[in-house]
Order: sequence, then C-alpha cells, then structure tokens
Amino acid sequence: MKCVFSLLVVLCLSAGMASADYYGPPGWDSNPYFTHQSWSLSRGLPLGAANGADPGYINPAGMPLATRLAGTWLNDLGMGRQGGWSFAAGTTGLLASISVPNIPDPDLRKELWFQATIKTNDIGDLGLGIDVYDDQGNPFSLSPANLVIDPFAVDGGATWAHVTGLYSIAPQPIWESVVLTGALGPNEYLIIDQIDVDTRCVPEPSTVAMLLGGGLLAVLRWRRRR
Ligand SMILES: [Ca+2]
Repeated sequence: MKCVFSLLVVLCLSAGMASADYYGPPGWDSNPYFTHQSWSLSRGLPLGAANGADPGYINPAGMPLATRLAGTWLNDLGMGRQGGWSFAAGTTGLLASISVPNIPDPDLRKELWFQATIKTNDIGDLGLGIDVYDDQGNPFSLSPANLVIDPFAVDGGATWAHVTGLYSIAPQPIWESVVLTGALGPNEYLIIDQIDVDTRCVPEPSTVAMLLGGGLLAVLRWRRRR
C-alpha cells in the first residue's frame, strides 16, 4: 500500500512539473481554431532532425515540428530537469525553428503565443531572438513589441525563466514558423528545456466591421418596415 501511495505522489509531482512550464497560457481553449503543442525535448535527436510535438498536442492540421539548428542535446539540466537544447557561450545565428501547420483562411487573423523555458547565466542581457514568419516569409508582428521574461528560479550562477511572446498576422497562413536566433555573449550560455506554442484564429477587424455593418443595416430595414 505504501508503494502505491509513493507512486501516486511521484506521478502527481511529475504531472505538476510538466504543466508548470506551460506558464500563464493565453486561455484560448474555447476558440474553435485553438491549437496547442509542447516540446519537452526529452529525446536526444541529432542536429537538424525534426522533433514531433509531445503526445497530447492539439492540432487537426498536422504534426507540429521543432528542429535544433545549432548546439547540442543535454540530458541533465540541473534542478531535476531533463532533456534540453544547450547552446554554448558565443553562439550566434540560427538556433532552432518550429513549424506549426494550420488550415489557411483569408477571413481570419492568426494569433500565436510562444513560450520557452530557459536557463542562462546572463538573464539581464539575454541574447535570444524569437521571430515568427508565415509560409511566404512575412513576419508576424509582436505585440507588445517585446518578449516578457519571467525568472522563476536561481540555480547556482544561472537563472531559470519563462520567455513569452504574443504574435499576430493576417490572413491566416498555411503554416507558420517560429525562428529562434542567438546573439550569445562570449561568456553567455543558453539552455532551452521546453517549448510551448498556442494558436487561435479570430475574424479580421475588416470582417468584424462588415458583420457589424450588416447587422446595423438589417436593424434599420427592420425599423423602416414597422
Ligand atoms: Ca525538457
């Protein structure tokens, strides 16, 4: 009986740790076009190999993929955390790309919420760029125009943090890619432990105006008839 209890505690703890990294999600679950994909990076795939999203991802358009383009895979990240992408001090240029498939719709605007759970020894001057592009290479806009960095633990001389950005573009593309670039200082290293991406689609402002305008016309006509 004692064994079963311990096992339950372990299961609860690991479930709690996994969900803890999906920190402050945007709450888009009720949107009809909602997608969610996570990468815990628990498998040590070689450079350039595509990592499918963790089981349980929500994306009816296909398998979301994350590819490491520099650095190495690391098993033990400290703080009991495992599986991550490690980028050595001084690394610059492309670090990784993530592709999220979806179903194109010219009447909809695409919004994307991105979060990386990271460890670095230079959180005050983090050399990490996160940009999002559609299938034509057009950049999504970042709103607000900066990434939010939420430190949550100190591990020796390093800091753990959630780095979060909210992006949008119209019209809704066939797929989008999140591109991570590094500008790490000569003594600055970076480890990515987990990646989470949520997306939703909302009507374009012009479509909303048309719908509202149409509704107004209908009301006016109805009033005239009375
Ligand atoms: Ca991990």
